[in-house]
Amino acid sequence: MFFRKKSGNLVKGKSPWYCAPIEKQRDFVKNKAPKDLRTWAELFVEEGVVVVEQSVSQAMIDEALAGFSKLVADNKEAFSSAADAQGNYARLINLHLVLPQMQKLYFENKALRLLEFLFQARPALYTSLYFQRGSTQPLHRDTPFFTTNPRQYYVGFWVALEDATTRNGTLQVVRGGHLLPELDLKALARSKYEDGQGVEAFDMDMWKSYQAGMMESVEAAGLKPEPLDIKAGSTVLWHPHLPHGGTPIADKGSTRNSLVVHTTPKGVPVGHQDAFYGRDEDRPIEASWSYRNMGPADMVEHGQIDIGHNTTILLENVVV
Ligand SMILES: O=C(O)CCC(=O)C(=O)O
Ligand SMILES: [Fe+2]
Repeated sequence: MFFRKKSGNLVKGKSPWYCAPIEKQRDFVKNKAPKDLRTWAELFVEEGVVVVEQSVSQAMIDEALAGFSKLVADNKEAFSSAADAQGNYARLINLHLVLPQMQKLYFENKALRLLEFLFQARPALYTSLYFQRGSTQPLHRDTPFFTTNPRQYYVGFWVALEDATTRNGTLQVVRGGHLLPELDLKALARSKYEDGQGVEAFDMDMWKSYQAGMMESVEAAGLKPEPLDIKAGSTVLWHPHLPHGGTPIADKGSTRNSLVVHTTPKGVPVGHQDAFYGRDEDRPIEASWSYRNMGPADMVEHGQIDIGHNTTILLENVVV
């Protein structure tokens, strides 16, 4: 007798409800959202972005900041080359793996229940980015970099560890930009790859041409970016199709400690531009990595952290 292995991908074969026609989304929220999540779910549907205030406590923030300072002090050599001219760090990848204080900002976050409602499945922490200062990242969508199977099972989950404004470089969003249609991805792929096949995972030209096309559609729709005033302890969740970025930093050298978690339902494979421009039939259905049960959600096991995309440290070599 054969037993079919149960899929680890909790949303296999399903498209997320928040990508259905808007009337259906509104009905879904009306009929299915628990009362205390309703206003947030409505905002996610209508604007593509939700700010959940007081989602983590000041004590949790203080512990995470202290853990971060100690990590940098204990691993001076590895971190030294990555600081900017003012001594601040940006784009530190997966520090949560070595800092339980950072894990708490997700697993003990008041907004985690909203995420579970959005996915209609158990969420998982896939990767994270820690910023000690504003990212100043141009407006973009994350999807070419986080292409799930099925698509659009990715939510940005951004936790403010200090107040963020245009002074220190805050998050900016194009409200409603998640409702704009997807670009013609096949045409984009053919603009560089003759048969439109085999797009490289990390092709910077393709990233730029997608984001330029996205900006054209935002402007054509008369939508404008809006900087968010974010209080320490708030969590911002954004729809996978929402254009967002970091504003310039008006007060050079100021800090903006924040943790962004890239989250998906458990078991969902994540690809990059090879997947984004590729055919879904060619993709794996199950995630290839393993998960750790963290109570209310899971965490993907990765073997290393990365400092600013150029220094990789295996977990066993990180001093903690
Ligand atoms: O933190 C920011 O300023 C932007 C971060 C971002 O776009 C991302 O992590 O996807
Ligand atoms: Fe992003």
